[in-house]
Amino acid sequence: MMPSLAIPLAGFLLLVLPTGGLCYGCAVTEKERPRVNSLLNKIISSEDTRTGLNPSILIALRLAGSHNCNVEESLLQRLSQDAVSHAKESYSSGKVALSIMAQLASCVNPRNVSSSGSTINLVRLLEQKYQDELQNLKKYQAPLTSFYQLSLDVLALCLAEGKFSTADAANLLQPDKDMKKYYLGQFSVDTAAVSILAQVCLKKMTLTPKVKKEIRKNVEQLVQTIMNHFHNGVLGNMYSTGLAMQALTVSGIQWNCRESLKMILDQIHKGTFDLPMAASQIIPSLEGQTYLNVIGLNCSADKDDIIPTPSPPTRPRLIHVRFTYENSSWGPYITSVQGLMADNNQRTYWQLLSGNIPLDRGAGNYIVSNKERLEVRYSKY
Ligand code: B12
Repeated sequence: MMPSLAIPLAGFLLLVLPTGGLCYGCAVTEKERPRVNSLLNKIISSEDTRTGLNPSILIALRLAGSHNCNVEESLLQRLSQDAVSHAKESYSSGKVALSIMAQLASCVNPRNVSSSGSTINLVRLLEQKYQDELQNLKKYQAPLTSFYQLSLDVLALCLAEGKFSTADAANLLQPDKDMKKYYLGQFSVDTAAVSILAQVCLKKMTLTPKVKKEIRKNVEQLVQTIMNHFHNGVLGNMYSTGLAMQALTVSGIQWNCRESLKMILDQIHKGTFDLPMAASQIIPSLEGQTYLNVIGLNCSADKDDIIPTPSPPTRPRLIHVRFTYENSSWGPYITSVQGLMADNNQRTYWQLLSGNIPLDRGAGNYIVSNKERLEVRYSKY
């Protein structure tokens, strides 16, 4: 790989690479499309998509260039049914935000989501849950969930034209000096990426000059820090690269997008994005799309051009120690080890490490090698 060189330019970062052209975002070429389609095929054939309730998957399918209308319609129906039944009581703010984006991407008004004769206004619900997050932040200096979810909240409220203060949002999404508060103890490219998407969306609203300036400064700083985590096409790690590519695209920065795209394409056949959740976060970037495009899609123009071909079931690869877990969009999330329970309210979790380096995936997807020393560490974030 050729080395890259970062040169700060007028307070902004321009990444200069010795080979390949600079561009503002990119998408796969026609020749590369079969690799995206193989990933889409995996998603639409997976159990998570056919029976699960993951709004990120629907967003990705809607932003894709090829479609399977039955699969998308059935997922939309299940998500709507679940939202009317459970969103109020059991959804986190970020889950409501993703649900809104999935409805918008399906050309459904998120203020009027209905199923089995019941209706829910997801935008109003998010306005309330976002206020609860802000109150918690004020009282305990920590959100109820995370800054990742707060960023999703602002993004969805902006896209759905909900009621919220843009001045508060700009202030909330301002990165702190050491980038720690924002990102669960250490800088998170994923969180920074969603925060940029949210703030670029805010730019389209009516803002005071002060807020406008603040947002520009926040975005510049976040872009710069993401670029500091650019390495051989990877932005952060492989699983943050998709969101980071979206963020860099909407921020208007020039960077070697092709290098990132090529890196992802090379990883597809290695199975790196086989988990539908991982695929869902990478597909928009491969298609040259971003979460800001969930509004204004022309749903009636979709052609039904992907036929699911179920792949053989994969062997479960759970690591066998005595533990409990909860199923989440990313697979099994370890909640307790030998009786000691992690607690989100106390900001504790079981961190997975190999040779003192945190794993970049969970217990359900990590392949252990012979003689590898794995550690599960009770940690604070
Ligand atoms: C916030 C966050 C956390 C928080 C979650 C608690 C909290 N208060 O929110 C903390 C810091 C505890 C955490 C832990 C881990 N995380 Co994390 N996390 C995220 C992040 C930034 C946002 C998730 C989110 O809020 N989504 C939005 C809400 C609405 O969706 P949700 O489905 O309800 O979210 C829940 C799950 O995502 C779950 N969760 C979070 N991380 C992980 C990781 C795994 C493997 C599982 C199964 C579940 C899970 O917690 C969320 C809140 O309840 C994502 C980034 C991303 N791109 O998605 C990474 C991300 C999901 N995490 C990741 C990883 C690797 C981990 C760890 C395995 C790290 C480690 N080495 O220990 C551990 C999990 C270990 C375990 N006990 O099983 C990877 C997963 C990649 C993959 N292919 O599996 C991501 C994509 C980050 C990255 N780019 O590498 N994480």
